[in-house]
Amino acid sequence: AWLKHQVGGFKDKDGFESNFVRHIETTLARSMFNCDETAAYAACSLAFRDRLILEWNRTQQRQTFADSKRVYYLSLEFLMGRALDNAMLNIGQKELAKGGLSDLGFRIEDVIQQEHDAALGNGGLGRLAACFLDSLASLNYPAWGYGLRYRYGIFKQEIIDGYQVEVPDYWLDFNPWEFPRHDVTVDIQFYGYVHKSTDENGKATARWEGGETVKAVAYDVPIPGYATPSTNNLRLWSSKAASGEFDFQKFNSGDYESSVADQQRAETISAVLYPNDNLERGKELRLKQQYFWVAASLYDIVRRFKKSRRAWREFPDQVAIQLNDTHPTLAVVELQRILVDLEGLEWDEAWNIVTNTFGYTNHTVLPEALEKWSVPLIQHLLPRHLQIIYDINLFFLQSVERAHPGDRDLLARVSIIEESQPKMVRMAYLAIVGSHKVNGVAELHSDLIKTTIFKDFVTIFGPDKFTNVTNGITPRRWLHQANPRLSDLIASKTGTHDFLKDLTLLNKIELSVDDPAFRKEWAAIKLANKARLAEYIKTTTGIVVNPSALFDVQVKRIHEYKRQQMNIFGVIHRYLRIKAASPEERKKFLPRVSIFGGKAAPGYWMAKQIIHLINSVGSVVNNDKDVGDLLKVVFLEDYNVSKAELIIPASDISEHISTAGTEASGTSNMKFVLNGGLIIGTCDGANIEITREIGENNIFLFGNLAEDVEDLRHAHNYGQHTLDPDLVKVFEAIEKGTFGDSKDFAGMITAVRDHGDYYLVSDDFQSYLETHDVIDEAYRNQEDWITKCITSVSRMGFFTSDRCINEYAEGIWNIEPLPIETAE
Ligand code: 26W
Repeated sequence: AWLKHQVGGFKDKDGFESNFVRHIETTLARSMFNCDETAAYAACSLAFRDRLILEWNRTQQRQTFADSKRVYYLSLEFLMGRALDNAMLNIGQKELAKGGLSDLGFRIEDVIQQEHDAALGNGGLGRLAACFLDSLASLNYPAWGYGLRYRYGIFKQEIIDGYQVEVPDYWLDFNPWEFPRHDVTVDIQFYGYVHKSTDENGKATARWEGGETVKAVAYDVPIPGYATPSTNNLRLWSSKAASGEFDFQKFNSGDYESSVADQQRAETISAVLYPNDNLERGKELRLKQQYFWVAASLYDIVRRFKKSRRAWREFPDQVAIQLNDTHPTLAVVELQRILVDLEGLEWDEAWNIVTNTFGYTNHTVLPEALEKWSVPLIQHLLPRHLQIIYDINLFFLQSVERAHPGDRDLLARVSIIEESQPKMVRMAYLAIVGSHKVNGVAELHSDLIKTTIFKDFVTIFGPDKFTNVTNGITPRRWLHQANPRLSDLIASKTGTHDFLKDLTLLNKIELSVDDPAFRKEWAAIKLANKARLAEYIKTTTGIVVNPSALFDVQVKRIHEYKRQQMNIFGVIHRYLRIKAASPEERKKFLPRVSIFGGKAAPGYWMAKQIIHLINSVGSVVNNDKDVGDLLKVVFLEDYNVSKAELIIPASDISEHISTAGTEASGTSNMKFVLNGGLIIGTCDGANIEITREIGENNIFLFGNLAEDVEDLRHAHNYGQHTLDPDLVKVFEAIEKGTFGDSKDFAGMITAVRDHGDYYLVSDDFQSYLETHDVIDEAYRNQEDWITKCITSVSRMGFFTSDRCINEYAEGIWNIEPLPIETAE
């Protein structure tokens, strides 16, 4: 396979160089004498893109010819990060490019840095989709991703005077990785009314008429597999005014402005990614985005199916569609509409096809994140879809009534329509009813959804409809690309880089855990990664940190349930202890650097307050002569995928400290351990399975268990809440004004002290502090520490997204890889 694979790449270094020069001189119309790093990035990308296109076309032809079942991954978010480095590594020609670029006077690292992240996502859910695309291509599955081509991805975060400021991320200026398909368009209808009638056979028919039309234009992004020629497609839709919509009447009559305004209104649909993570806001434009994307994708999928001229009942044998959370749930309704209204199938036959086609993945149990859309809004925007939703609900409730006669409470609880004012459509319930499988993303999470939010549906459909697929990450990006030296060191022990395709092979390095040279190199790599991050910290923040201090990292979206507030309270507690200590006692403290990063949703006031406190603590602590190197606090601006690739390999300890039962899985926990960092965490999400795999001696767990959370919350609300005494001291310091105007942080304190401490910060605080002391002691014993790190990495094989994708393929999609011919 490798041999054949090389065929897709450049013949040799000269081949790369001449292609590069050609792009500089023709595509970019520049000269080699006036070629800066930006131009070098452009030319290098275009050169590799040329290689991808050939394999991309071949892969699509192979898939069409094989005519086997495909999976379509519908996700509103794809957090891809940079493409060039990934493309060079997956093709297997980064070394060749490095040499070529060097001949031409460039350092490959600098060229790679020129690329702007494709940041079409908020956090975990979007990055998971990106890892899945990498695995699907690497494993040769026939698969397409479908998403939206936002003009503005997640905002750029700037920290000004300690506060988050949001700046638009206009990322499309130059993007060599997308191909506009102006010939692949779909007209999407909104608003209008439903015309019901009876046809010549007496059959009731419904037609959706009137309203307005917007055009969806396809943009395709090639997804190269690792060490395989397979190159899959990610299709992103962009909105445009439909030709008939650009009002030429207005235009010709001189009303140029309002004619342009119509056009802009159409383009607004795909203009911006909603920056909320785990918070549902119910905005009409968001619903428009969802329908626009779902309708265009389904039209495309159905069009492809129809070319095969098969009977409709074969649809689920050819097509699997995965719903990444409830955001694409309208696809269930849209497919039913296509089959019944447009193709004339009977309701039951159509519904059977629909439910056998879809699978639904849930990514959160937080109540405020569960999508609901108001009935009047859907009625207005999608009148026919609302009728179909009511019919789906009617037939569903009738079947429940037959199986559980007389249980009116059950009917009310599981109804897709919530009888509130206004009435609401519960999208998760619609997704469950419309799918044949529902999965959570880690064992605990999959158990929780069965016993809490979806309990009644387990009663109705039985337990087999609900399953678990524990998340995973691609080792190509998160080991080989982010930490090339570690990847090569591992390869020196396992013999090859084959572990990048079969991550369980990592277990071979456990045999070398006592090998002094191996351990020495291991430690040197970690130190070098830390020195590189220290350098970055210095140039971006001016803060000087010591690379041999313990680096303690928490990088993820800022959210109360993820408890960055507990982390910074712990840092304050440490600061107070250092201050109270005598100069003699101070020498006993282990030097530490606390590193934070992450964006707050622009309207999430508490999250912004947390960012402000972290920065305020930093400016006090970092300038306190009593503290010196013992403690530094750093907030890294604009955390994103490419910064994760820099930060994660440099961590000693990372924090995954959500209130038990709130973090569905977490995926950065896996990335940190895979890069030889240890973790402090609660018994939540995938931390539990990581512990099972790597052993409980290699992880620092603390805090209350998920099963106790409800009782603790209940107790808080009935006045039995005595705050932890160390936390009280922290609050006193804040309220004294130690970190600036205490009013700025009052919300964070009252949430814990006066408003029931919903996230159990006080309950877990003591155990959190003690565990950090345990970490200090463990870190002092560097030999044991390195043993823990090596052992942990060797046991991380389970957490590859390749394993995940194979589980989905077998248990949910029923698809198989397409074999690749190995000979030319
Ligand atoms: C509608 C508003 C909204 C937006 C985004 C609601 C929910 C979301 C996402 C589902 C939030 C998210 O990213 N969830 C994360 O998904 C990861 C991948 O499964 C998990 O690892 C994280 O634990 C989970 O928080």
